[in-house]
Amino acid sequence: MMIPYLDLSPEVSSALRSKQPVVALESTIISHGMPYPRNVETALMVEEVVRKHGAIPATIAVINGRMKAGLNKKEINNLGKMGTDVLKVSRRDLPVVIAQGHNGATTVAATMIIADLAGIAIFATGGIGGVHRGASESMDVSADLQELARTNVAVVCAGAKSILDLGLTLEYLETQGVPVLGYRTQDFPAFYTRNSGFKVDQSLESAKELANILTIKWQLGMKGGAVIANPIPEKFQLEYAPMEQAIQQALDLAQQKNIKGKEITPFLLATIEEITSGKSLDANIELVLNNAKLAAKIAKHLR
Ligand code: PSU
Ligand code: MN
Repeated sequence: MMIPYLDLSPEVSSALRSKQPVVALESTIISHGMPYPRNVETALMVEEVVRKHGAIPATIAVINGRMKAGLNKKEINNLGKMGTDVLKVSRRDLPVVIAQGHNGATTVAATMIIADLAGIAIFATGGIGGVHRGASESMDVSADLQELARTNVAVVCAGAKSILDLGLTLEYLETQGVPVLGYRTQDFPAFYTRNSGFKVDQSLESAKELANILTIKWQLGMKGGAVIANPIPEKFQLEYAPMEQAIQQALDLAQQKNIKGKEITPFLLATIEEITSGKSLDANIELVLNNAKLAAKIAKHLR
C-alpha cells in the first residue's frame, strides 16, 4: 500500500514484502545525541549489528520533506554532519517538516510513527525521553511516552538517563498502560548503569518471550507499544556516583542558561559528555549496539 509522503528504501521494502525481520532505528540520536563523526560511525555500526543478527536495519528520518524508512550512507553522513542544525522532529513537528520540504531527525516518538506507517514493529535506540526532573513546575514530559501509549511499536532501550525523573517516568508509563519489560533484569536500567533502584514490571529471559508478549498485546487489539529495557553490558557500565554528579552539574548549567523545551535533552547529553571527557559517549555507543542486537533477535520472533 502506498502511504503518502513515505519512501521505503528498496532493501527495506523488499524485506517487508517478504516478511523478513526489520528493525527501525532513530536519527535524533545521530544528529542531536552524539558528536560528529562518532555519531555517523555509530549509526553505521548499529546497522551492521542488526544485519549480523539476521534482520534488516531501517534508519528513519525526514529528507526533503519525505519520510524515509531506510537511509543510505550518504544520508546518514549528512544528518550526522549537520548535527543540531537539523530539525529535531517529534510528533508535533512531523506534518510541518513534511509540508515545508525540510530535513528532520526523528525522535523516538516520530520514529515510532514512521515505523508503524511502514509496517515495522520493533525499534532500537539508546534511551527514551521521559518525565523530566522538576516536571511539576516545567510540565516537561517527553512526547515519547504518549507515543508509546498509542503507537504499536516496541522500543528496545537501556532504560532512561537519570537526567529524567525515573520514578515519575515509570508512573506515567503505568498510567498509560505501557508494559515495561526487562530483558534479564528486575531493575529498570539507568542508561549508563545497570541499576536505578526502580523495578521493571516483569523480567524476561529470552527474545522469544518478549516477542510473544508483544504478539499477544497486538492480537488483542491493544494499542500502543512497550518499553523493552536492556541494561548496558556489565563491562561497559559507568560508576553511579560520578555519573549522578555529572548529571546534576549539567542540570544546574541548563537552569542557569534557562534552556527549555526541545533543546534541553540535547544540551544535557552534550554537557554530560564534556564533563565526563567522553566516557559517557563510549558507554552510550556500547549500549546502543547491545540494544540493536536484542531488537534483531526479537524481530526474528515477531513474524
Ligand atoms: N535520550 C538519550 N539519547 C537521545 C535521546 C534521548 O539518552 O538521543 C533523544 C531521543 O531521540 C528521544 C529524544 O526521543 O531525545 C527525547 O527528546 P525530548 O526529551 O525533547 O522529548
Ligand atoms: Mn521535553
